[in-house]
Amino acid sequence: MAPRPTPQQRALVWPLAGLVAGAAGMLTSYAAAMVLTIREAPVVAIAELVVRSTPGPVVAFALKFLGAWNKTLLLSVMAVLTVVLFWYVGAWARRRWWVPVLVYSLMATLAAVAVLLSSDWSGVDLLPVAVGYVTWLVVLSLLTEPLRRAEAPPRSEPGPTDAAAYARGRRQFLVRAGLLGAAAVVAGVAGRLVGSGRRHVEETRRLLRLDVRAPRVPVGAHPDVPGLSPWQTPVEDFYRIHTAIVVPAIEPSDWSLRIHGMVEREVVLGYQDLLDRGLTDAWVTLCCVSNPVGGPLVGNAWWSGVRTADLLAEAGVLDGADAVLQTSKDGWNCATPLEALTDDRDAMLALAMNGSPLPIEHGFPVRTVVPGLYGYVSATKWVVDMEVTRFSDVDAYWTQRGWGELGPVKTASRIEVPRSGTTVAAGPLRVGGVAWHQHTGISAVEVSLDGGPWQPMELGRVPSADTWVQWGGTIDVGPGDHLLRVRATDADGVVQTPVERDVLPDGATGHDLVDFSAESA
Ligand SMILES: Nc1nc2c(c(=O)[nH]1)N[C@H]1C(S)=C(S)[C@@H](COP(=O)(O)O)O[C@H]1N2
Ligand SMILES: [Mo]
Repeated sequence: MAPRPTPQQRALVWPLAGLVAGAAGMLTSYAAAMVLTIREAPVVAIAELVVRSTPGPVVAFALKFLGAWNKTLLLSVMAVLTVVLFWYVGAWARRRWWVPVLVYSLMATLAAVAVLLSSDWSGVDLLPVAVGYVTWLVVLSLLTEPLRRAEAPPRSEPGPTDAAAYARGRRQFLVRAGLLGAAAVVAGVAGRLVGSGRRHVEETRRLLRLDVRAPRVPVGAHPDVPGLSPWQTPVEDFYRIHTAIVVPAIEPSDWSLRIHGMVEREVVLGYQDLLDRGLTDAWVTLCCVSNPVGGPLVGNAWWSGVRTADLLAEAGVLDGADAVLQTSKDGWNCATPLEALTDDRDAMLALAMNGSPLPIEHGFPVRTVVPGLYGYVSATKWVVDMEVTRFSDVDAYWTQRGWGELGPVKTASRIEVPRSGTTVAAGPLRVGGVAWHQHTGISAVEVSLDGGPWQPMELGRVPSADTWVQWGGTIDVGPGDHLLRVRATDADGVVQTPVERDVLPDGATGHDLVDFSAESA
């Protein structure tokens, strides 16, 4: 027969559940903050909020009598209060399930407010708070469930069956507490490792001084149309696409690229090897095959790097190869037509974007940029491996999922001004947008109002066929509702098709349209 638990022992497991759940939530929240490299984990944000909202004289007093210890003291007091609170949350959970929900909600709200009041927050900063909150609720209910089962149905006097049920429930509780506690600790440690790696790389990147030419937007590239996006896309506005959830954080000194496969000699390059070769630069517009007609997944930047044609020539490509299988540090891969990497275009291993080292999210320390191809077949971020091969021998990430093998960019054009759904003044109206067909170029852009004749627009000047072209012009609009349509003609004289196609398998087609109204003044 199992030993009978005393009422005190019974009562103690509940606070223990509260402590384990509380600690688990703090750990997962911390892990999330580290992985997302948020400067202030929720706890820190709360501590800072306490400091900020403490009256000046009290702070002065604390500084005078406690000196450097006041921060430690604050954190210790917070820690003790938190432990006590978690203890009682567990104890209360025994009688009233809603008390923990209420307390956790209040604590999460306090943390969220602290985060929102901290100096520079963004939406993701709230994620660790949410992660901790959900962990508290889930872990506490997983831990208290066996306890509740063991104690129900309530008996006036504990009998032998009750004791056995209780022992079983308590065993289950202990196993769960052990497992969940250990999982939370692992999450915390893992989060710290991932996060500190990224912080370190962030710092290296910040201190890195690359000898690159600063971008200079060509004169006349940007037509004078109020509301038109800049010709050079700022890094903050540049679209980002990757399958990685936590992006690789790679120290330049740890980075290397292996070029192998159908080559005469394997080449292994480090970051310094690339710098030693001297960097070339080019304006290149990058776009995503998943960009719908008129969509935002396109950007134009100044890239600095080493031409892939030179590196592949060093390796000596063997006859019969037609593809290069590029692999990223995160395991993503793509097969790129060999020709695009070896002909005279500015395909490069880029180290810098808009004159600064690549942002981590855009592939730091090294990524590939190939004018004329969609990103999914060419623009490998965090690239570490290039295998010269044949298309017939490989199957890469997106092609396995039904996307086209070659991925040449299609002619596209977009109206940016006016925006859909806006109201403008009737009369002469400035309109504008962008058009692109990288590595072929754009020779004309025309718009048609309400199905009327195509009217030619003026084109901005561009340095090469590898960038988008901004266009602008003035059309006459009468009062009422309107539909404006755009089409581009590429430098080969091919007019953009009006046929509407979805992005899958190899890029959307069709004309961009905006509807707007005009009112007489
Ligand atoms: N490692 C890695 N590189 C990648 C991808 C990816 O998922 N993983 N996505 C590609 C796709 S689909 C596009 S459109 C471009 C986007 O580059 P950007 O995020 O710098 O704009 O990166 C390409 N390179
Ligand atoms: Mo893409």
